[in-house]
Amino acid sequence: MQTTQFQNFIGGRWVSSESGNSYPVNNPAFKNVILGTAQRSDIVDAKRAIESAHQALSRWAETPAPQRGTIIYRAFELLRARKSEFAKTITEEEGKSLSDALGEVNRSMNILEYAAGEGRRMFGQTTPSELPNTLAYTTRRPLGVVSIITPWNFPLAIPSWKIAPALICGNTVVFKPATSTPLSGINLVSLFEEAGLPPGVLNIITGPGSAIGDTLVTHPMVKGVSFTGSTDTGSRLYSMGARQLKKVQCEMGGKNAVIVLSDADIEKALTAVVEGAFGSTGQRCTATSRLIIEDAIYDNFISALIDMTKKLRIGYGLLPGIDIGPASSEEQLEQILRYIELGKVEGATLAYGGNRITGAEFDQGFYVEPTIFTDVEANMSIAQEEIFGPVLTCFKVKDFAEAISICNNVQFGLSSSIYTRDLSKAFSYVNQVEAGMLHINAPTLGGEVHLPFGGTKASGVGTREQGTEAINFFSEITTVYVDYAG
Ligand code: UN1
Repeated sequence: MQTTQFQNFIGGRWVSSESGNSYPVNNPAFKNVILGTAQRSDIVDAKRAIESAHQALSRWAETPAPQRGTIIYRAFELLRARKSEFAKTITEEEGKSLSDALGEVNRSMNILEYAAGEGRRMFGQTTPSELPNTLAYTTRRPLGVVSIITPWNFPLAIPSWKIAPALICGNTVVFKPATSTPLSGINLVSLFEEAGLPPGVLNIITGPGSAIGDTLVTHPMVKGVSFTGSTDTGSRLYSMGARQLKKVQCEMGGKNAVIVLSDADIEKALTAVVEGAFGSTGQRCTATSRLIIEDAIYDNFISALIDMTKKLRIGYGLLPGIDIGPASSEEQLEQILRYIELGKVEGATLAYGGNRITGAEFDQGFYVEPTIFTDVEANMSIAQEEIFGPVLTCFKVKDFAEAISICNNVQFGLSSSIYTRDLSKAFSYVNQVEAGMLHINAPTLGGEVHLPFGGTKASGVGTREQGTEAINFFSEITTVYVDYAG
């Protein structure tokens, strides 16, 4: 069988890397299946892409925003028509279940639809001036060429929620998708090509970040960088960009907690914890990785949680009824298994799971059991570090105050959730918890596209993503004073 070769898209043309090097893209459920090859780009390709974006900039920036919006809206319509095809690609290259992948496509559609509409808003301010006969207002300009660097776990949605606002603001884009999941990114770029985006406005180059990531940040023509990925890489890119006074936004790790108080709706909380901890194989920066339960309900909650977890159906994401697919790569599987071993060594109790799943079709992929640790102490590595897998660490607390203190006792601050019927505790939680996104009686996951997405502490730096915050990140505000007296 001939392998499909996927190319870079630079200056409106699909091209191979200058070196001619490529690499295989795998299916994490069938490690020997190659979905195609993608270009192994290097600095030469990165420079070409940046220069193409730079060339396309002035025309795109001068295109009226509502017209830019029309193209993005067309991309939204095309995506709606290709929903199942795009979802299938997500499952094949990333591993998540088809229903999760369809959810991701839906979310991407919402993003495109929303960003298209921003072309008719993108508001500035008008204010009174201190001076007579003076108009004072603000308007927006694009940053210029922006680099967009995305992870493998949401290979369509995260690129969509960075690219669409970047484009509507009039920037031109160089996009580097995660090495292991380039195909959804290529799908997205083809969609924009078909929607009529002018050549050079959106470019994609594939390949390892170690070869091209630094150039995408430090090249003098690049004015803004939007990155999602690990805290280590994010803080490195952020400091490189900051040294050159560039605008950089980084969405990074999470160690999100669900607090369940004794007055909670237990069924609702259980469903949220199982979905949050194990959905998408826990490979989500908003995944629930810590569970903090009040003493009075602890034992019953844990045993109901284990019962519910046992019912999850694990397997190839394209098969009907599958809840959880494999880990997204061998490397990821190894990281998860390493943390499970570490949890045991550190003295936590392995209450459920903990093994790689083997036998029959499972040997072909990177499957791991949903795993629950109890008797977890706040200073253990499994309580502090982002595992990025289906591993839940559980804490027993005496009261609300202790729950908040454990919740905040991590370097991360992305998302968090509380289950309670006590309004006063719920709002006291809102005031005290250190996280960018809070959920009351809802899972730690996700967010709506018209609201800011992002975290505090080591979870995020730079302007938040999505909603009008994304417009703030991808545009420069100009303040204008007009004396019209004469
Ligand atoms: C979600 O949880 O719905 O990398 C989206 C991540 C996040 C996106 C999560 N930036 O997992």
